[in-house]
Parts: sequence; C-alpha cells; structure tokens
Amino acid sequence: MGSGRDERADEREGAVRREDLRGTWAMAREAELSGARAKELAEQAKLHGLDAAASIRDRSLTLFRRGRWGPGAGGTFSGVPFLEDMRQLGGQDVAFVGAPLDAGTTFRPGTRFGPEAIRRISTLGGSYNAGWGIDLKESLDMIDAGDIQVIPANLEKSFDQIARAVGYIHERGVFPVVLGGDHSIGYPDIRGLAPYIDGNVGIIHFDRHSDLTESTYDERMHGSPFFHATNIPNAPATNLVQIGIGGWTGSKPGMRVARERGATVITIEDIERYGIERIMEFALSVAWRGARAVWLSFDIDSVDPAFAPGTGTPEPGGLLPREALKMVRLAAREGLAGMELVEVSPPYDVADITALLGGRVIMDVLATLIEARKLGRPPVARPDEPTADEVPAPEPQPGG
Ligand SMILES: [Mn+2]
Repeated sequence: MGSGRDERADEREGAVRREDLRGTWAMAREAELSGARAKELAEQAKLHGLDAAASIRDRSLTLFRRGRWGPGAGGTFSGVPFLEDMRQLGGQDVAFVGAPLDAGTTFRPGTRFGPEAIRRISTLGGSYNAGWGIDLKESLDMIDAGDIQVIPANLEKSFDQIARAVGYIHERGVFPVVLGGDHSIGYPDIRGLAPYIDGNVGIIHFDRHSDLTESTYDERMHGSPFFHATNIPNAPATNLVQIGIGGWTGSKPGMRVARERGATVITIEDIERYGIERIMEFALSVAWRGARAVWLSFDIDSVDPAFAPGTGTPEPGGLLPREALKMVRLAAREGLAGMELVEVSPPYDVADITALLGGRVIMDVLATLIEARKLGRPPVARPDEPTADEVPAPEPQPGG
C-alpha cells in the first residue's frame, strides 16, 4: 500500500463526488450566461464615467466610478441630483465628488468610507440656514458627481485619477468640493487644479498636523500632501498657511520643511492669543499674497476629538466646532477655487457627529461664497445690507 488514502472510499454509498457538487453545476452554468447586459452597462459606464488616467492599465475602469461595487454607493450630498453622464458637466456651480481612499493612512484607516458617511448624514436637515437667510439650493446649481475611481492599493494611480478628476471639474468651470478620503489627496487635488491657474495658488490648510513630511513608510502618505503640493511651481509654500497645528503627533519633520520653504504655521496658542478675526485676516493675507486662486483644505482632525472622534489621527486640544465654522467662513469670504474635506473615518465615529460636522463645514463655506458674491446667484438682500459677519455689535449702554 503506497497511498495513505483508501481509494475504495470514493465508491462507498453517499461519498462526495466532484461531479455531483453544486459548485460543479454552477461552473457549467456560468458559461451559459452571455454577459450581454453587463457589457452594455460597462460600455455606458465608459461613456458616462470618462476615460481613466493614463497609468490605469485596466481600461474598463473609468475616471468617475459608474455602476461598480464598492463604498460610496449611497445617496448624494444634501440630496442634490446625481450627474450620471460626466460629459454633461459644465454650467453648474458646484460639483461634490468623493475620493474614497485610505491607502494613505499611517495608523487608523477607514476614510474610504468618508464620502459615503458625509453624504448620508448630509441629508439630515435641508439647504436653508435660519441664521443667515440663505438657501444653498436657491442660490447654487449643485450636482453630485459620485466618486472618483481610486485604486485602493495604489496611491500613485489614485493620485493620477484624483488630479485628472479635479482638473476636469475645474476646467468645466465648476467649483469642486472633494469629499475625502485621507489627507494624501491634498497633493493630487492641487496638482489637478494648478495647471489651470494663471498665477500662483494659495492654500489655507486647517489641521492639527503639519502634513509636510516628504514620505512615510517610503510612500506619499497622508502626512505628505503639502510637501509635494508645494513642489508644484505655481503653488509655493510661501502661500501655504497652516492653521490649528500642535500636539504630539508626527509633525516634527514637517516643521523643518515649513521653516526651510517659508510656509506659515499658526498654532492653537496663536489663535488663542490673537483671536479668530485677526488670525484669519492674517491667514488670508498670506494665502492671497500675489496669488490668483486659493484652495481650502479642511482636515476634520483640526477640531477637538471630543467633537470629531471619527478620524484617523485624533489630537486633543483642537478647535471647537463653533470656532472652526467661524474660521472657515472668514477663510472663504475672498473666494476659493475649490475645497477638500478630509480624514472623516466613519468606523471611529460616534453617532455620525464627525461626518455631520464635515458636511456643515462644506455648507458654511458655500453659504459664505454666495454671501460674498463669489459663487452662484446672490441671496435676496438689499445691496447695502450687511452680511452676517459684518453686523456691528450693539453699542454698550451707558451706566450698564
Ligand atoms: Mn491631520
């Protein structure tokens, strides 16, 4: 007996035979499915989702994901219409687009689910703000472009896709709102935008972390976006202003780069010392100095983890939500070329509060752009009527 197996076992009654397996039957059935409908849908997706970046070898993949499995299959931001056919982009004011990537996270992942979570909770409430008398849907023509087809295990291919997508949206004259995704997308967002700007691009960057490290684990991870963005000739570090920096997480190499390149770092203590208005006036002067356009990069971890726990690199001691919202409204008042909202990681979130705050940052920015007459149709208001931020404080009463 050479074999340890008794071959007669296969002939016993009730023995399992390969040809009787349901799996064998299913393999045979698979050949009978023509796949004609799937092919038809794939061809339609190719037309509607546009051609992928040159580095993507599988040419069935598109630039904007259409009809594929994966995160981001939920609703649209604030219930705005989904633009299926991206060839029809143009003439709208705002395009929301997801970059569901977490390949750039160095520790806690999950931001690939950020766009989906922000969109889902964004439908809580409407588009009207009772404090400012603005209805986003009355003043802006907004669409949701769905998600950019990122490559989950390849940062550089994902960057090619994101840069191409942001460039396309900007080229079509539409304001891009990029829903992250980890902060590594900050680099391709600027790379996509910069070629279309006839002059320098400034960057207003809210974060607890400096994000100016050349690489982590040999790759351009989420601590690296502004090292590479400010290597782009018309996005100089001298127009980069970082707000909310501090704490104990990973900023040391970035501080050296900031010093060497002349970036501006504003710590939480600076904000406490000078106050929000003066700090933001200064930040705007840095970002706009000789620049033609300014990009807003908002990392949700700039807000204290008590209010924004759903993020990969929480750092206690950050901004309060009311401070952050006030600051982005001041940041947006001179206009923006686009924005990204990054680092929302739903698996670490509690009761959707981080995703909700992310959506509110976006809505407050859009409302400010309307008020400042930088985007869309102005709200119904007398031309001489002051905006919310300009209403003077009441005079102190004598003897009070
Ligand atoms: Mn951060």
